[in-house]
This record gives sequence, C-alpha cells and structure tokens, in this order.
Amino acid sequence: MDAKNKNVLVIGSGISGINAATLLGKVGAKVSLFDANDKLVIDDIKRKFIEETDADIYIGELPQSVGESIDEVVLSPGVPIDNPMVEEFRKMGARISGEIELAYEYAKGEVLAITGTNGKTTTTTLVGEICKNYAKQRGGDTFVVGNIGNPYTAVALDTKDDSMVVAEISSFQLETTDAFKPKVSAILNITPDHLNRHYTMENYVRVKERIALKQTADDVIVLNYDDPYTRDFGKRAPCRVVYFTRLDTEGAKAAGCDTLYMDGDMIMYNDMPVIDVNDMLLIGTHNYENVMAAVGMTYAYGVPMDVIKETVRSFKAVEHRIEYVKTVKGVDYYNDSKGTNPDAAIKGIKAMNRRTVLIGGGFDKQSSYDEWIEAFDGKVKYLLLLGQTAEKIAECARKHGYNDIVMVNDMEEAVKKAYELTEPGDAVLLSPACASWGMFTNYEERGRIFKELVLGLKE
Ligand code: UMA
Repeated sequence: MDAKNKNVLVIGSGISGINAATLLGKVGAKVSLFDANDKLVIDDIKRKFIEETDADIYIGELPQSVGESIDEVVLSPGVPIDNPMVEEFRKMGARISGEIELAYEYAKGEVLAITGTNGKTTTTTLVGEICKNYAKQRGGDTFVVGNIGNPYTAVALDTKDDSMVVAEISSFQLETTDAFKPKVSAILNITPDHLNRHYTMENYVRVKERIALKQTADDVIVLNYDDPYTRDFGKRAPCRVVYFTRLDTEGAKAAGCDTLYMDGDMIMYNDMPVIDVNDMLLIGTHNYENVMAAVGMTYAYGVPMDVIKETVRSFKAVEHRIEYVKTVKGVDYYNDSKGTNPDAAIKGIKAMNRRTVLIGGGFDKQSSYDEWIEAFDGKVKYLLLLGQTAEKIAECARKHGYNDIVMVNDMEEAVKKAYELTEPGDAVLLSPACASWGMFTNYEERGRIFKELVLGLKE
C-alpha cells in the first residue's frame, strides 16, 4: 500500500496503534487515530508519541464526517476483524489491514517469523540472538519485533535490504496479514487459546496457518511433528517443510523432510549432532522443542551451525521464565517469577531434573494448588512459602502428604533458607504459582529482587 496522501484510520491507541500512526505520518498519510475506550484522555494519548504528531485523535465515537473520508483502516492486534465498526468500513469499500502488514509493506530485509500457542517469546528471542551473532560475520542489522512487545512499525523504516527481521506473530496479528511473506516461518504448536476471539479451534488453526500464506517453494516452514495440527499442515504447506519432534523420530523421518529430533540427550539435525541438552542453560523439555525450532529456522536461513550451536549453548531463558541465575556452591538458582498461576508453575517444576528447593506463594487469586503439588513428583526437597497464600498452599500440600514445608516472611529470608537447605547438585527454583501483588509491584520486580539476593550469596 502507498499511504501517501491517503486518509488512514488507525484503530487502537496502545503501543501498536501509536507506532502505526507514527509510521503513517512519516510516509505522508493523513492519519486519524481512534480508540473505543471513552475513558482515555486525548492529551495522554498524544504524550505516548515520541515525536510530535499531526494525527487527529478520537476517542469513544468517531464523527461520521471523518469515517466517510477514510480510504484505509489499520487495526491494532486487539481489534477483531469482525468488530462492527470494521465491518462498516469494509462495506464502504475501505481497505482493512493490520499493523504487521503495514510495517511489512514499508520494511526491507528478510523476515523470520514465529507463531504458536506456547513458546513464541523464548523461540523468537533465541532466533534473534542467533541472527545477531550471525550478523557479526555476515553484516546487516537484526530487529526483533512483534507480539514480543516491540511493534514492527516502530523499526520498519530503519530496516535495510540486508536486515534480518525476527518477528513473534500472534494469531491476532495474522488475521490481517496478506502480503506478509517470511523467508522462514515456524508454527511451534497449536492448543486451544483465544477461542473467545476466533470462536472455533478450526478458525484458530486456519489463522495460525496464515503465517505461510504467501510463502513459496524457496521459503521454509518449521513445524512440530508431535502436534497433530502442525503435522497435518506439513502436508499442505506451500513451501519446504522442516519438522521437529521430541516424541516420534521414526514418524517424522518417514515424512521425508529435514528433521530435528532427540537422540537421548542430544538434539540432532538429520544425522548431525547439534547440542547435548545438558550443555544448555535452558532447561525443560518444552524448551528443547523451542531450541529445535530455532535451530531449524536459522539453519534453513543459512546460519552456519557453529554460530547456532554457540548461541544455543550460552542462551539464558527469557527473563523470569525458568531463567538460570547463577550457580552458588554447586547449587543452580532459577528465577521463574513468571509462574504466576499453578499451570505456569507446573511447567517450572516439571523442568527441574533434580532435588529442588521450591519457593512459592504470594497473592491469592483463588487458585487451586492440587495439580501443582501433584507435579512435585518427589523432586521438591523443601517448599518455602511466603505471602498471603502460604497457609492455604501448606494445607493443600499436607493434604497430598507433602510435609517438608518452611514458612518464611519475605524473599530475603526465602533465599537465605534455600542457601542453608541445599547441597551441591541441588537446585533452587522461585516459581510461586501466585501473583506478586501485595509484596511486590509485579512479577518482574519479584524476579529481580530474587536475582539480586542470589547474586549476593557467598560463593
Ligand atoms: N481497542 C479499540 N477497539 C477494540 C479493541 C481495542 O479501540 O475493538 C483499543 C483499546 O481500548 C486499547 C487499544 O486498542 O486502548 C489496545 O490495543 P491492543 O489490544 O492491540 O494492544 P497494544 O498495546 O497495541 O499491544 C499489542 C498486543 N496486544 C494484543 O494482542 C492484545 C501486544 O501483545 C503486543 O506486544 C503489542 O501489540 C506489540 O505488537 C500482548 C498480548 O497479550 C502481549 N498478545 C496476545 C498473547 O500473547 O497471547 C496475543
């Protein structure tokens, strides 16, 4: 699209809308920015722009005269394509697109795009790190953008022909892509999520598959062979398929594509050993899948295997997600402060492969802790509990026959106790299964305080 001199309406004044409006202003469009939330204040929205904006800003309701003049509408990810206002514009013949599509139209370079229900952020970050290290040999810039929190529109005009754009793309964003054509894409897995927006699982799967909509035989898609939806898509994808599998090596190999798989603890690419999972800082079988996907994508893109291996070896998890912090006196400390509910904390404890002192508890979201306690699986040496939920969790643990519980008053005491109660070869995991409120501003602050305390422990 050439937006110059066009009347373009951006819907949504969050980070995506602000950056889309900024880009459109720079390329000469006449921009209107609308947000349905009538509680917002226009001056506050204006302040979100880094540079002064010429955009006309409307909240709550869009004047009819403005609506009638609109040529193109750019949706923020949070705006569904069947929103009544969007339907109206469609009927009027306005072009409807989204901020990813807008950015792609103005950006240069090649795109490596990742979608999936789980693991997107870790995989995107790892692919971004691998590309950054590759760029040291190859030249060119790397941009990591998208759902990860850095809108593609914010950097689109800075990209050059030799740029590598690594994009985390959500199903919301894929609803409005059209020309978007990644050189390499990946769908990590598809499990029920966002069904309030997509209505049926079938719709959700079709939306995810749009990542490959414009890919051709020269392009590559990396797919999870263990997931029935993505395995099936491999038979229909319009480009070369690379599968990864943790559970069915024979099946995946028989599909006749390049395959990443596990040979014991070794991640393999066809017959080539890539890395022993014990040599990685990332832990947890779900992360082995993320690593396989990242290796598959970057190798297909042309990154030398030694650059890939070295980056994977030193890659730490995304902050606060089973993030390795430090080894003190032979004990590995992990920060999983993002484990703010029992489901997320189950992933945390399942990722541990040895005796672990687990730090849990926090704000009471009325969760049930039974499944989390059941997932301890004999690995939890002590459960250190803090916060509002401490007593409730302790009661639940005792009900399940788990009694090695220590109550602590704050994070400082928790880390001190963990230090005392561990011996070389053990691990300490902060994975609270609860929100942080009441004791901390957010889970990020909780994680950072934990890490500071760990870094201060005597070696
Ligand atoms: N709005 C309307 N009309 C609507 C819906 C929303 O005017 O019908 C307005 C709201 O009043 C609000 C604004 O739109 O002021 C919010 O826009 P948005 O929801 O698109 O949020 P942004 O702040 O622009 O953030 C978006 C993504 N948000 C969503 O997809 C909901 C962010 O993903 C993303 O990081 C960011 O763009 C940068 O690309 C967040 C997310 O939760 C992290 N993603 C989901 C997920 O990961 O599961 C998909």
